[in-house]
Amino acid sequence: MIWNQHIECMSREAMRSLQAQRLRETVNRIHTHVPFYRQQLQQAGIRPEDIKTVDDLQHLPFTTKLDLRDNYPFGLFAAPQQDVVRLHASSGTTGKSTVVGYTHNDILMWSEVVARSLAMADVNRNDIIQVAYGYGLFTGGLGLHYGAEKIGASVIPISVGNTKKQLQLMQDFGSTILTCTPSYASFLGEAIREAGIERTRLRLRAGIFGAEPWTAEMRKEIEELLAIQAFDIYGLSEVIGPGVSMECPMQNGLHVFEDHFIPEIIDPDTCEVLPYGELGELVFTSVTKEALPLIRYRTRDLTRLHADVCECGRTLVRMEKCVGRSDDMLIIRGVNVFPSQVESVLMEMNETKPHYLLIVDREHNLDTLEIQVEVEDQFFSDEVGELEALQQRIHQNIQSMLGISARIKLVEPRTIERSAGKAQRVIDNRKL
Ligand code: DLL
Repeated sequence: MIWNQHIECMSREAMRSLQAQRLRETVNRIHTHVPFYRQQLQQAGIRPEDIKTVDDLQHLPFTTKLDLRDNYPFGLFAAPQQDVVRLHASSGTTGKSTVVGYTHNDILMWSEVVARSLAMADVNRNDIIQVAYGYGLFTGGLGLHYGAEKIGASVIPISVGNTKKQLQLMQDFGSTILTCTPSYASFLGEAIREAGIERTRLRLRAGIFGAEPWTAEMRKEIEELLAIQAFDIYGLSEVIGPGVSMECPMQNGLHVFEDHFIPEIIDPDTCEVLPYGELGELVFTSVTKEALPLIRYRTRDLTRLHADVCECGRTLVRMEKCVGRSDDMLIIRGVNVFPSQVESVLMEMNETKPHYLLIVDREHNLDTLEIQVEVEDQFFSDEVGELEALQQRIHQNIQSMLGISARIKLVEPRTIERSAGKAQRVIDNRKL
């Protein structure tokens, strides 16, 4: 189902013109209300009236997480405190958290984009949606909550954790939709299996997962474990929260709600804008936000954009699943390594579970990589030879995928610490 046919299927021309009009309004807004941006524009020699079309975006300066931190907590707000009805803070995946604010209109817009997202998974008034994202400063819980209510689904605001209760309510209330991080979804799937809950006692049909990178292989695993269709939802607090983009049933990329958030892809080193189809860093300009409009915000997420019309009928630009972040990319012995690549290798092997930890260290000036992987219980009762053979196979597969050699440590199920929120996949002990 398409929630907002008019916007989601708009011609590219009409979209560009809507974006241009909103961009002009936003540039005026920040110039008038945010001293930081006024100064930035002045330094770049740009007057608000110089920005006429979307092509003029490239003349505007970038905004980074550091700018938000330097102006902590409310320095970049473009609305007076009396008009701010909600505050959230980013989860601080990479350090100190950043504060974001919303006016009443911002909350309405957010609910709209989340409603559009949920409609892509065909969520409707007949659904019962279990929101197992954290409620609180994190945008996941309340973001999904408001969008689901707008659609008219019945919301279970259970928040994250308390797995026993999650499973109980899932059965008792007959949840049809689960939304949480993919790592928690896989954890819940395992818990269902371990508790011996018959799949027929569950009514789950779809899952909406995001807030951290996950691979196609992990999707398959979750879909099998929970017997559902799994959708990817993307977002970040600085831009709005969940609902910046979402996968449609074609599952060939995430449609960006570009009437509110204009995406660009840049080369993270040169900051040059890259054409559609090229891999680079995703940058967003929010063009309808009142409390915290951000100009060319550098997400650090790496992906590609595609502008061809999707088979679902939507004309909105699609972004590929994120392959990682330019700043969580590990450089090990000069080789760029993304945790998601390791995950792909592990998930392709039947014997391993989707729980792993990368430990990077430095011994005698040489980087070392240890990968701890959980394997099926049976391997520990089998002959030692089998365990060694598996270790060897993983080692070889990692070597051919990443081009570096890693120490593989096989561990028993449940050894690696579980997180109900974003999974921690890397411990980097090098003091770089
Ligand atoms: O994670 C918002 C969110 C909540 C998105 C619930 C989806 C569902 P932050 O805590 O500010 O906001 O973290 C944003 O998380 O820049 C990405 O690096 C990562 N991220 C979010 N969604 C995805 C996804 C929320 N679907 C940061 N795939 C972003 C990969 C994701 N990475």
